[in-house]
Amino acid sequence: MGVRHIGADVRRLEDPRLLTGRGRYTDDIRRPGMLQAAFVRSAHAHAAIRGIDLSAARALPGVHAAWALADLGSPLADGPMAQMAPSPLIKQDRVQHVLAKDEVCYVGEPVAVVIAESRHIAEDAAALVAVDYDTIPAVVDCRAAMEPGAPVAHRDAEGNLAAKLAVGFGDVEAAFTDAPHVFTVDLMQHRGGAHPMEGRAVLAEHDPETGKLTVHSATQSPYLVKRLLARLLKIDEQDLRVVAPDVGGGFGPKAVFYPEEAVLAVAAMKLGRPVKWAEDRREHFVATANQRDQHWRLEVACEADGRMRGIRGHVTHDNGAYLPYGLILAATALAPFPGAYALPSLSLTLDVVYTNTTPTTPVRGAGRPNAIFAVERTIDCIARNLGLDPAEVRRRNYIRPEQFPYVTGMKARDGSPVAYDSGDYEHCLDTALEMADSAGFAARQAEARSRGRYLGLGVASFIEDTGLGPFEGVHVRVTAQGGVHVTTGAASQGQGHATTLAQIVAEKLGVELGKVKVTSADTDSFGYGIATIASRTAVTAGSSAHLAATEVHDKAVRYAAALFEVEPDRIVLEDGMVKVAGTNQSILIGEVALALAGTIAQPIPAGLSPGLEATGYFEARATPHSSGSNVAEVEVDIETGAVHLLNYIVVHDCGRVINPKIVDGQITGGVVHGIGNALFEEMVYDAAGQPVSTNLGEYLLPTATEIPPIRIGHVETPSPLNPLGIKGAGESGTIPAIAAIVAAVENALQPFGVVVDRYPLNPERVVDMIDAARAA
Ligand code: MCN
Repeated sequence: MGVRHIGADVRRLEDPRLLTGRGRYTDDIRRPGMLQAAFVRSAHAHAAIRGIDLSAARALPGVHAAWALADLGSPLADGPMAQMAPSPLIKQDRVQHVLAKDEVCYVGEPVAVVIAESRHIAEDAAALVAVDYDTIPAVVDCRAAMEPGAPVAHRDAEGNLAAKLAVGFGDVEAAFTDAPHVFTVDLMQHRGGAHPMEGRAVLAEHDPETGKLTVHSATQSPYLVKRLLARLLKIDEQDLRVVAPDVGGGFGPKAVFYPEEAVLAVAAMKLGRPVKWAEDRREHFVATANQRDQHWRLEVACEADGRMRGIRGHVTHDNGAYLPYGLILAATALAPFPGAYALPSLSLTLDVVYTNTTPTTPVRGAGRPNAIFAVERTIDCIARNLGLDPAEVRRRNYIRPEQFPYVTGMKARDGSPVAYDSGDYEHCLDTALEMADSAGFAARQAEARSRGRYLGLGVASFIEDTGLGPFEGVHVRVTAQGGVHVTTGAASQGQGHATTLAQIVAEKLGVELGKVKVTSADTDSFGYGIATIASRTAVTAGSSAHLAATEVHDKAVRYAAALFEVEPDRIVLEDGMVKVAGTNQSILIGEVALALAGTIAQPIPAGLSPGLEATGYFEARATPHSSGSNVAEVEVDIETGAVHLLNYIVVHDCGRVINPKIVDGQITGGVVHGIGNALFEEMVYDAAGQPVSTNLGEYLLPTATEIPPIRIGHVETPSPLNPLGIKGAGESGTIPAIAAIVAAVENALQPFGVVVDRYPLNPERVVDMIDAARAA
């Protein structure tokens, strides 16, 4: 048996380079003669543009160009931005242009661009651009936007409704008729951001000799950028190369195609010089997609023992000013229903609403944290009203292991029924409760209360549809020296793909891990790719790596079987060699690659094609569902409103784990994201649509001192939907975290009768909730 790499706690192969400052991010790339861009952005949430005076900017020494939309020329100035996910359901009166045409619809919308010798000259010149605005009333709150007579986010539009979505199954009306109990949950989920360490950045360069345009972008979706750029610029894709070099975090918003990518491409072509732009943090707040406000109103019908009969309700979803991501974010807010529960009936509607705020896209979890928050708050509401243990209500409602594959009643994007593949939800919950010493919690809580201190314990369970298709391909090629070069379109923003893909390939080919090198996210190196989103790469690229490595393995076996004149089933690949099992007959895998490379003097053996290489495309037709439970223990200071996380437990099932260390890192990072959402982060706008939290002093991110010990347990129920039994892990930490923390705070504040229906639970809000409950 060769060395097992899958499941091994391997340190990330990319870290020595990244941790010693040798990463190569877009802004690190320097080119001779490179110019820098700065954007003029709308200062108003809503205004008509009467005119733009670029003359002072153009006159500044060092400025090469100052352009508004019309100056970009054809084809970019002719039409709006290419749409990433058009849908017939979308009502769209105004589509964003790469630079505003005659109206701005959010603070931060790009209006003009200045290109200069240096960034500081570009910034100075941008400040000299005079835009003559005629302000128009803005609409900021998505519920107010749906009121009759509300201002419209797009001038001359009939209203603010972008689309209406509906999901459901079963007979909801019957479920509510004569239901022993009906409870109502009203929730407000706030707008946040992603805040990767590296902001967005673009470098465009055009080679007049070859006509090739090369765009480096800190993107999660280089192939999408390529497709939409080619469409917008009306150029052949073969004249366009898009590379995502090292990317310092993405977390969702970098999956979008942005105006800056198009503007820089045109600038490089028009000026004949490389042009770069890297956003600053304020731009990240206002010009990089945020994640929505959402208002949820749910009703649940249940039995006296807490078993649910049905849920019905409505969601108002603040989409921001435009729809760069189509309806995907809105749809993923509904998709996780019914969570981990065997719900007999459901009816949900969702209004996608335009407001004069920054457009929204998925941020880690992509709507799932919000849906799971709503489901889990509903379960806690049942428990609270019926005087039951929240964990017990979950147990009574869970889908049970013997029910898999479990058809939920929901429909996938292609209209096929959603079926959860495998899992053991109760086991995850019970393991998490045990790890959290929940049995001892009542005593801890009582003892603390006797000293005027308030402890709370909250639980949340979740499912996550992962491994979204259609594919992510992988090419595997063995070199004459016995190295293995793995190429894929799948971009990495820190997920450790170079390690986990190497583990899968090394295991199949019987080579040392260090022999495998992974190159990714360069559209000239690998033909096709989708994006690193939706916790999909382990399932899609991981399975493709396995398929490609299997084909390479089988080819090496056929070669060696012929060479040693034995049956193929006697050949094994281990220790970098292709061996006849139980003998000392062997050949180095590199020698097989050399033989299959051929020379004039050495033809390729009959029956074998040249090259020890293969491309794998695993078609992900159904989504594996990860699952698990989180338990949070908190202490709330009722005087200051401060919430201290004392302990945090995650028990998680992502099927077969490729690399436990990486999965633990992903979950820890995901939980930290959830902690930020639950306690600190909030993107706030004033009534006029001015963002008031545009720096990290006002918009608080969790830091190491706020993070409790996070302990992680793994349950492995392999997915039957792919060859390695994998389910995704990249967002699972985030998805249940808000629900668990909020439940813990509510539990701590039980003596005051506080019911938590919104977050973040910053000190001010906690004190207000206690005061309001005391006054009631
Ligand atoms: N993995 C594993 N075993 C499994 C499942 C996953 O070892 N059973 C490993 C994978 O091989 C991969 C990592 O865990 O190295 C995450 O895998 P996966 O769940 O497939 O997620 P993706 O690689 O598709 O990454 C996307 C996901 C998302 S959607 C967001 S948002 C997110 C996240 O990953 N953004 C991140 N994690 C992030 N981590 C970092 N450092 N930076 C981001 O921007």
